[in-house]
Amino acid sequence: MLIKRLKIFFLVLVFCGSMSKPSCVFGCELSETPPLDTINFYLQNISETMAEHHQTYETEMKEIRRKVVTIEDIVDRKIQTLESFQNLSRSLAEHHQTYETEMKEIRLKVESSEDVVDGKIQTLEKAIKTMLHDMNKKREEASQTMNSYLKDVSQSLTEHRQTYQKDMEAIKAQGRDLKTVLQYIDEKREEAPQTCFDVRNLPTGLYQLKPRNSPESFKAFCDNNYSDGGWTVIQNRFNGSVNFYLGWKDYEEGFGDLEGEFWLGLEKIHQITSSRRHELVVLLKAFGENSFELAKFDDFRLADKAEQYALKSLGQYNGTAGNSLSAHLGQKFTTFDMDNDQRNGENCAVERKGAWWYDGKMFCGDSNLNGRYVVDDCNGMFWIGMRLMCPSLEISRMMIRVKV
Ligand SMILES: [Ca+2]
Repeated sequence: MLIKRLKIFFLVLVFCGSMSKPSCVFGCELSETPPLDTINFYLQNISETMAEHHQTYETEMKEIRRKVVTIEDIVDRKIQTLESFQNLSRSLAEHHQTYETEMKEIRLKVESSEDVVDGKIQTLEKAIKTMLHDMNKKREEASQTMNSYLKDVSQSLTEHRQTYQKDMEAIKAQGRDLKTVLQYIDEKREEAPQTCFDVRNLPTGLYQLKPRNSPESFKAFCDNNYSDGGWTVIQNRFNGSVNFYLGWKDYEEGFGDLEGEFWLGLEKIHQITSSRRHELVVLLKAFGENSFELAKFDDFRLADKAEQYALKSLGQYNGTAGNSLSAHLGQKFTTFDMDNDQRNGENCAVERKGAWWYDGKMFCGDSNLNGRYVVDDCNGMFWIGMRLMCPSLEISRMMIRVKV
């Protein structure tokens, strides 16, 4: 800038010197050639002015350079900033591209996933529909089953109620209130077998019997081993442990040990034999013998107390011991304190030392199984058909059974 201004100044000087009449360059009118001093003065002034201008120019140039430097710094910073922006822009562009790529991939994945999800949703919907259908079907079946069950239960209850009402009506009609029923049960419990024949399939032993005509039940020994069983033992002697020389009352009611030696009792024998037809078997063994003999009668029956338990019936005899009882048929029972025999002035029970259905004939009859229990004595138990009267009998067992 300064150099340019100096050039302009010298051009002005040259222009002025070349003219015939120098013009006044600095506002003065030059009519003639100035003196040298003036020129020097002017030059001096010009020089000073130029120096000032130079200094000014220098200052301005410094300022301009400073500003230029500043501007350059600014420009540099701007350029750096611009480069940063450019870098950022490139980075952004790269990121954008990456983002676009990723977005594209994601979009593809989403689209693919949507297809999969759609498929799964459809499958799920289908499964849910099937499940709902099955549930409805099962609920319907369960409902039908429950209804059917309830119907059955209701019907069963109705039937039970009807049966119950009928039972109740029947009970009421028969007057079987609780007390009556209990009484009925007690009666049934007390309903003992009538004879041993009713328990013939049970073990041999003691049983409570209640014959049809008997007001009360009583115990009796039932022999279910002999000849198909069902035998009611009415007399048993085998060791002489029981005294048989007893009076009327004992013979009427019975005595001894039902599981040992005993006499069942006239009243009981009467009740049993009068309720149903009975057969009698007499098993006998004499002292010194090894075998038994027997006598059977197929219709044995005693009269009642009013007839002194007379030997009412015997039926047909059968056996090995001989018929030593038919001679006594029709005879009343005699004890030492109840003389019902046919012998006047004497009591056969006393004479024979035992109670029996004596008659008035020789020996008071053909038999006496309730006589004394004595060995080698001709005045004990006897059965004429076997051994006359000697030796006496060791074993005597009288049993009765329903005749079928
Ligand atoms: Ca007499």
